[in-house]
This record gives sequence, structure tokens and C-alpha cells, in this order.
Amino acid sequence: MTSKLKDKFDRQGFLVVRNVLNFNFDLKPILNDVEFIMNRLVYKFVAKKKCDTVFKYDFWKKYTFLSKLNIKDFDQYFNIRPPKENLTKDSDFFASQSVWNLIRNRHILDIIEKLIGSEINSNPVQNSRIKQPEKFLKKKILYDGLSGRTPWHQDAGVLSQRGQKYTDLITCWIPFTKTTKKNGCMITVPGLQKKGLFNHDADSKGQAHIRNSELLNKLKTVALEANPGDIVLLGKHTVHCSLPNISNNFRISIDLRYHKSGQPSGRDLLPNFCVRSKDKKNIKIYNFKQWLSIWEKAKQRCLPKKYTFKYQTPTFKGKKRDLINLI
Ligand SMILES: O=C(O)CCC(=O)C(=O)O
Repeated sequence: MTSKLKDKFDRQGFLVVRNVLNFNFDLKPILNDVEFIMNRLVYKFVAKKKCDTVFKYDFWKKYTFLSKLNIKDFDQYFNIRPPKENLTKDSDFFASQSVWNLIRNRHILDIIEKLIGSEINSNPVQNSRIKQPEKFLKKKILYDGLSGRTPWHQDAGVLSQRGQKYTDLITCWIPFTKTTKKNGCMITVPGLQKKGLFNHDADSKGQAHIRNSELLNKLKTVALEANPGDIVLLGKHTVHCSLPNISNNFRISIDLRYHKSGQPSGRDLLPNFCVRSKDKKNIKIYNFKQWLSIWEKAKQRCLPKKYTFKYQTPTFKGKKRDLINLI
């Protein structure tokens, strides 16, 4: 059974595993915490006489309302990592007990263990994405990956060179809403991961994407549709992107990552720590407060540089690893 799952993963480059998580127990607490943050933002940014009305809005209406207020770095209040660039001492990020619980979720780790073995670290490449219908988005964030579409990329493309070479990275993508082609699920090209890492470039905002990725649109793709409770697993060379959200509904997800203990994380300034080990002695971070403190320390370490990570783009010099020469 174990090797069947791994064989399928190695063959396809992805797995959609159904009913791993319980919505009320594992996912709803995170949405509750998101709503708590929204209420704080209402207090902070909405005129006093309007606050009571806005508090009564449902989750979606409240988020839409707040997103129109031009709050600086609005996404960042809900993102589970500090910002990539323009880091300041006030830069916020979303670190709650509920997120910590998800990273350590034993049902997730049981599946990761089947793919990379029993010694598992949490990898700091992690994001939360709240995607409104695209028709509500400003043009400048249409392709930013967090609120808008995510361009074609491989996750190894956003690691350091050491990470690209030495890290067995697994992406665990977790939907909080039913995710379909219409509201912007991810798509992938099965099997293409076997070609290794392609050359990536950065767009004007620094977002990494596969060079000449328009060629991928001509290949046969698979839509990674999933329901709350399911998880989608990707390998570090799995080619993927997300579709536009052309529905009238939100699409919310968190992507966590794990790698084999002892390997570099690929984001050297940020925390990576053991979450599962046969020899429990390797587990040094075992509660929420410790986890919070290692992220806060990492942020302090990054402050003089003003960034938390950088991609090396183009990934390779020369054209040998350009998609056009490999498919
Ligand atoms: O959720 C998305 O839009 C994209 C996620 C993704 O690219 C990733 O997790 O690597």
C-alpha cells in the first residue's frame, strides 16, 4: 500500500488524497482565526460609526469590504510567513495555534511519511492564499499568486541552489473551500517532473515562472480539483500553476511543505524543524510558543537585510535547461 502510493506519486508528480482532514476540527479553527484578524482590522481601519455594521457582515462580505480599503500589505495580515521583501519590524504575519496544529497534523504526516520516510522536517516555504473572484481584483495583483493567479512554476525553482540540489521537498496543498476549475484550482502536466528543474525567470514583481511557459498550455493538463478535507501533494519538480478564479466565490488554501530531516530547507534564513522522528529526541520544537518564537527570531535575523528570501532567477545560466529544449 505504502509503495503503491509512492509509485503513483513518482509516476504522476502529484497525488490528491481524499478525506485526510476533518473540516470542523482541523480547518475551521483557522478560518475562525482569520475572522478574528479581520475584526481587528475593522477596529483599526473602519470609521467608528460603521464598525458595528461591518462586524455583522459574513466572512466573505467582510473580507471583500476590507480588501477595498487600500490597507497597506493587506494580504500579509493573513499570510503564514513574513513578507519576502520590504521587511520592517512591524511586518505582520499570521501565526496562530491553529496553523501550528495543522503543520503538525498527524494525518498529514502519516501520508508524508509514506513519501519521504519517517524523519520529517517542516519546511519554511509556506503560504496562505485568499482568492476573491478575479473580477474584484486590481490589475496589479492579478498574477501575484496570493490573491490572483499563480504562474507556471516548479517549487524547486523558489529554493536556494543547495535546496534545488539536495532537498526532497513535498508540497502539501490544503483547500478550505471546494476548489474547482471555475474558482481557480491548480493544474499540472503529469510526468513532466521527470525532466528535472527547468529554467525560471522572474516577472517585474519578482514572481518566479518557467521560461516560455506558454508552451505548457499546449500539453495535456490535469486539474487538481479538491474539497475541504482533501490534500494535494506535489513534488519539487512538479510543474504547476493555478487558474483564474472566474466564479463568484472565494477560494482559500494553505500550502505547507516538508522535507527529509538533515537536508537544507532551501530558505536558509527561515526556521525548519523536525515534526516527526522515530527517535523523538530530534523533536526540539514541540509547542506553539516555541514555534512562534523561532519565527520571530528569524524575522529579527532578516531585518537588517530587509528580505526573508530571494529566488535565484534565471535559475540557470544558458539555455540548456529551458523548457523549449526539453519537451
Ligand atoms: O494555490 C495556488 O494558487 C498555487 C499554489 C502553489 O503554486 C504551490 O503551493 O506551490
